[in-house]
Amino acid sequence: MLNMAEMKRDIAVIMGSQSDYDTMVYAVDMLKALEISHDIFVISAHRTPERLFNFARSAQEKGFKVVIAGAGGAAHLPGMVASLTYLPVIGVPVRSKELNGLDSLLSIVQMPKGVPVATMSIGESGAYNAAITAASILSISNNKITDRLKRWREKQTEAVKEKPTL
Ligand code: RP5
Repeated sequence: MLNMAEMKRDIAVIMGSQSDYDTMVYAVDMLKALEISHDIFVISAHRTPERLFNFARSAQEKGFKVVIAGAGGAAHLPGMVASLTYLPVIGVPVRSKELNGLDSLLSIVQMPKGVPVATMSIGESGAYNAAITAASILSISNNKITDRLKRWREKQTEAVKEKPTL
C-alpha cells in the first residue's frame, strides 16, 4: 500500500512564501470543491532555489499533471518552474504590499517567447481561476472532472438572480 508521500496527485499548488497562502487558499478550496487531488508546497525561487530545481525536475515523474504557482513581487517562481518542466504551469500573481500586485503580474505574464506561463489575474480571483483552468486541462482526459466542472458552472449560473436586491 502507498503511503501519503507516494500517492499520486494531479495538481501541485506551489507558492513562494507562507504569506502567499492567504491568496493560494482560493485555488486549494476550488480544487477541493471539484474533488481534484492536489498537494501543496512552499518553494521560493530565491530563498530555496534547490528545492525549486528538485521539485520542477521531478514533478512529471511524480505524477503531477499541472502546476499552479503563486508568487509576489519579482515573481520568478512560475517562470523558473516552467523552464524546468514540460507540464503546464499556471501562474498566479500574488498582490504585493508595495505595488499592489502589478509587479507580480508583469513578472509572471511577460515571459519571453519559448517558455510560457499561463497567467491569471492578480490575487484571489487569479487563484480561484487557476484551479478552474487546471480542472479544464484535466477534463480533456477525465469525464468525471468534466461532469463536476459542468455542474459547478451550472450552479454558478443559477445563483445569478435576474433582479438585483435593492
Ligand atoms: C515572494 O516574495 C513570495 O511569493 C511572496 O509573495 C513575497 C513576499 O514573501 P515574504 O517576505 O512574505 O516571505 O517570494
